Amino acid sequence: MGRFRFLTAGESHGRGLVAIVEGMVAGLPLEEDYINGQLKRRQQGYGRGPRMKIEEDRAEIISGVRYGRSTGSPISLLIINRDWENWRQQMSVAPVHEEAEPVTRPRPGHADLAGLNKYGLEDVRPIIERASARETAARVAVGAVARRFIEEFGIAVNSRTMAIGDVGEVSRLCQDKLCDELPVDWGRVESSPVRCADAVMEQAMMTAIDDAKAGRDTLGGVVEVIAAGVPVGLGSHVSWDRRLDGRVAGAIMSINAVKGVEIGAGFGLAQVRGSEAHDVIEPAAGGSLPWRHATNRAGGIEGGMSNGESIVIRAAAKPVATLAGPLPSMDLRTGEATEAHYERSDVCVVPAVGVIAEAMLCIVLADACLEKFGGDNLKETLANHRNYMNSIAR
Ligand code: EPS
Repeated sequence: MGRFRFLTAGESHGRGLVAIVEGMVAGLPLEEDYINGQLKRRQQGYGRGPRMKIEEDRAEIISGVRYGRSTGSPISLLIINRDWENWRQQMSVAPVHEEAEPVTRPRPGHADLAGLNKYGLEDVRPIIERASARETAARVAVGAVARRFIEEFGIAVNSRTMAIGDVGEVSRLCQDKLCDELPVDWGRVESSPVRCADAVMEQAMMTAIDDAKAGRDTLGGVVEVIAAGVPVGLGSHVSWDRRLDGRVAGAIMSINAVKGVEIGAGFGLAQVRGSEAHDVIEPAAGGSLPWRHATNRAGGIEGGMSNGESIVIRAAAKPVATLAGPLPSMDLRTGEATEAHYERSDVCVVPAVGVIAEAMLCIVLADACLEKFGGDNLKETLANHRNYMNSIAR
């Protein structure tokens, strides 16, 4: 990460989450309501557990914004955990007379076992707290700052659920051919409880979640994230760490529970011939640029650079690791075989993963735009953008 940097801090049941964003230009219009709209989207989704009923995530802007515009100084954000009231003893910062019972039965699939060993602990609690996907609330708040910035260049980022468990379409390889992009009704996606564009599929996904819940189990799935309006030439082919595909994949893979990332037709490209895999270049009849691609199998990135088409990413999330019907584990205190620790959790977080993946893509694109267009204030950055776009126009 280069010009747009951020850090988050905070535990799932601590006082709250904090984020510091560094590198944003001065003069960007930014209000708390805008950030909170994104936080609300993250909290929704069929299959979420009781925690989301306790929280009503809201970010307070603590610094870096004056009279509704960024000043160029670090922007700090604070999200209070309502649930902290119920965890004052267990999560006390100060020493307490009577400590809570330690958690010693690691959950398979979670950070518990490796974290406990790595940090030399006898209680899994601190690992549970920071490894929790609650941290993604802070990332979505940071992503909202990034989104507000890239909107200035005409970039729009959306996501939808493609699969939950075995319901839906995981791959873009259909009937031995790569499926090409079709327009998506984003309004429908936003009002869908599972963020799915297809009404029939939506019902089947909800039934799958109900069935998993009845079986005291959890479900994963696949989301697709699309960034439209991305200018050609973000990232670079010249060095490994400047390649946009590597930066996007790393950012998406860093999301809790994500085990696979695909750009464009991804794995499907491995199964077709070159003549069917690539996006041919043709003269554009209208439009501002003199050329266009006939298809978008590359997912908007070629040679580590945006190629002017929409950026299309798919992410596969594994099922939530905290199961109501716990998996076999070991009690690390006694050495005996037992069941994993269980506390309240979600049956399925796939719709939220889509919103979080949007945020991470916004962050990578904001960084790449700052790198390409430079500037310390929005006016200067937009003038540089305009100049570049004019230089490549027909
Ligand atoms: C989450 C908060 C957590 C979980 C979930 C995401 O709250 P609690 O632990 O109090 O139930 O609901 O975390 C996980 C899925 C996980 O594996 O840690 C949130 O705010 O998104």
